[in-house]
Amino acid sequence: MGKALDGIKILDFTHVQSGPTCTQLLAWMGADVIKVERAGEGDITRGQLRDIPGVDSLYFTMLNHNKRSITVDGKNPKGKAILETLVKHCDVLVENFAPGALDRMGLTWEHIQTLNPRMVVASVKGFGPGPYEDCKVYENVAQCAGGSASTTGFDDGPPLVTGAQIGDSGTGLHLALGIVAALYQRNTTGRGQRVLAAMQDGVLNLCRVKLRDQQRLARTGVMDEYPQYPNGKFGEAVPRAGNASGGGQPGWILKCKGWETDPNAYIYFIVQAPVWKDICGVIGRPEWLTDPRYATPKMRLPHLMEIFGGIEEWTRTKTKFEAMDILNQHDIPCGPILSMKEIAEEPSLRKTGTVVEVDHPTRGKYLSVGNPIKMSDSATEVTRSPLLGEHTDQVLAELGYGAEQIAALRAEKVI
Ligand code: CAO
Repeated sequence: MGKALDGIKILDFTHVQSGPTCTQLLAWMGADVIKVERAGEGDITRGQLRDIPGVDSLYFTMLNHNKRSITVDGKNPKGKAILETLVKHCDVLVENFAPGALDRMGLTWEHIQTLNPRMVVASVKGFGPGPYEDCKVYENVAQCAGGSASTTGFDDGPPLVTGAQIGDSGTGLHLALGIVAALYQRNTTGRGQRVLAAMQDGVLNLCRVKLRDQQRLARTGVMDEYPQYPNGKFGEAVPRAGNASGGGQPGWILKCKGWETDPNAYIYFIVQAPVWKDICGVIGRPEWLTDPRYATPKMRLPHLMEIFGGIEEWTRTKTKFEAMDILNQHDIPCGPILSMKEIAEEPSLRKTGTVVEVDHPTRGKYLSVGNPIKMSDSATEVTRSPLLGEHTDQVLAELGYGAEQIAALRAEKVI
C-alpha cells in the first residue's frame, strides 16, 4: 500500500521533543525523513534518561521512529556544502533550534530560497515575535506561558503543569499540520513558505476554552460550572477548576474500591442531564428524582459537590472497571483513571497499533506509542529509530557522493 506523503523528502534538523514529534508523524505518513545530527553526540536525547548504559534512550527511540540518521558538521565548509545539497534535494526543512541558530549555520530563509524556492521551512520556537522571541524554551515554560498552568490544579494550590506534553508534542502536531498545508498550497503556487509554530501559541490554542471563560468571567463575575460556585470566590482571572468538566456536563473524579492502596482506583463520572434518572437509579438514590433542589441541571449546579459525594458512596463499593461496566449499560458517561501500566498492557491498544512493540538492535524490544492518526489508505508501520549516522553513507550516495569522497569526509570528521 502507498502512503499519503510518499515522495516527500524532509531535511530534519529537529532535536529533543517538539520537532521530532512533528517529523515522526510525517515519517509515519510516508515521508522520507533525513535527520541531521552532529557526529559523536547526535540529538542530546540519545543520552538523556538512559535506562541501559551506552544504548539510545527510550526518550530518543520513542520520538524518532521511521527516520534515517546522517551525521554532518554543519559548521564545517564541506559540511555546509552537504547541507546545501540536501536543501536542493528535499521538499521541507524542519528545525527547532534556539532562535537564530539556523541563520548562524548559514541557512537563512533568503539563502534557502535561492537554493530551492519550492522548499517549505518549518520551525518550532518557544515564542512568536515579541518580547520573548529570543528565549530558549522547554515544555513546562510553554505550559506556564500558554495559560495551561494557571488554569490547572486546585483553587487552594499552586499552578500545575500537566503530564501531557502539550508544549512539545502538542506544538509538533500543530507544525505537522502547517507543513502538510504548505505542501498542498505549493501545488498551486509552486513556491515554498515559512511555517512557524510557537509553543506558547500551541498551548494557548489548546487552552482556547479558558480564554472563552476569561471573557465570560469579565462580563458576569461568576461561572456556575466552576467548583468555586456558589461558595468560593472568583477573582479577576480564570481560576483553577480542579477536575470539573464544566457546562451542561458537570464531572468529577471519584474514589473507587481499593483507592486506599491504589493511587489510580478512581473514575471520572459525568452527571449528564439526559441520564440523570438512570444515575439516581443505578446508585440507589431514587429520592433525588423528586428532590426539588435537583429538579433541573441548573438547579443541581450549586449542589454538585454533595451530589458527587453521594455518587462516590456508590463508586467506592465498585472497582473502576466494575463501575464502568454498570454505568456503560445506561450510557452514563464515565472513564477509568488508567495508569501507564494498565495502558501498556491493554490488548485493544496493541490491536489498533496505538501501542506497539518495536525491536531495536542494541536495546532489544520496547514499547512505544504508534501513530494516533489512522488512515484507511495510508497504513503506518512503525520501524525503529536509526542509530547515530546509520544512513550517512546511503544518503550521501543518493546525493551523488562517491565512496572515496565519503571516506575523505569521514577522515576529516565532516561526517
Ligand atoms: N552541525 C553543527 N552544529 C550543529 C549541528 C550540526 N549538525 N546541529 C546543531 N548544531 C548547533 C547549532 O548550530 C547551535 O549552535 P550555535 O548556538 O552556536 O549557533 C547549537 O548546536 C545548539 O543549538 P540549540 O541552541 O538549539 O540547542 P540547545 O541545547 O542550547 O537548546 C532548546 C535547546 C530546545 C532550548 C532550543 O533548541 C530551543 O529553544 N528550541 C526552540 C524551542 C523548542 O523546540 N523547545 C522544545 C524542546 S523539547 O523540550
